[in-house]
Amino acid sequence: MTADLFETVGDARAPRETIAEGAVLLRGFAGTFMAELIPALRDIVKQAPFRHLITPGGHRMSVAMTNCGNAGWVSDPSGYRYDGIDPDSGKSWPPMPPVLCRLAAEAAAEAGFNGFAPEACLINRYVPGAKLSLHQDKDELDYAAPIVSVSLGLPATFLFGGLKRSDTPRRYRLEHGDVAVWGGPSRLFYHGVAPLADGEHGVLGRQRINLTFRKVR
Ligand code: MD3
Ligand code: FE
Repeated sequence: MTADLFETVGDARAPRETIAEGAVLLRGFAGTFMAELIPALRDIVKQAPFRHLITPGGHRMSVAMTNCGNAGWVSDPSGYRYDGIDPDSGKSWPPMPPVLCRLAAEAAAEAGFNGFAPEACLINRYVPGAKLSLHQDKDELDYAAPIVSVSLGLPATFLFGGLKRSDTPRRYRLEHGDVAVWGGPSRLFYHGVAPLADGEHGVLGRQRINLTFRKVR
């Protein structure tokens, strides 16, 4: 049988595709969580609205962000860091809803990372034209823990490079409900998102939302 590229595990509709050592794509994995996930996100965004961070270099990011969980990713002139307090409200970030935590832990386990307990969920919002330049995620203390990402809304072209910025990125289309787990050697690979193409998504309208679950301490 030809089960190498699309080995079926757990949810029979979620093929597991390994795209690098430690990096696994679970297409459609969030599908069964969606009915609970979308209202939970709307609730978070009411408490901690999306905002455009200014990079330490003084540039306004085209992607808007917010967070939930015990820590959130923030930026100010001194640099990037994780902080338990939302600088816009002065209050704690909204707690991570159990459905988000479950989705992240189940996806991580599916990719071979058992016991994943995220402290932070960074929520990125892309409107048409918004992009994320190639970067590494290096503000977390524990690179042994994976990052779990969930794509929602409009499809995006994800750029996946290597350990060096100069490594030519491969392109992957990420769609509503796709989940990816980034661990092992791929944890420090350069990655980014190409400018979002215009469109209208049945559930989320003219935007893409991406969740990244992280262990940050
Ligand atoms: C590969 N977000 O928030 S998610 C980010 O679609 C970020 O919003 C993108 O990169 C987005 O930092 C990509 C996929 C992803 C997340 C983290 C990774 C891929 C990764 C860490 C290491 C390698
Ligand atoms: Fe990243």
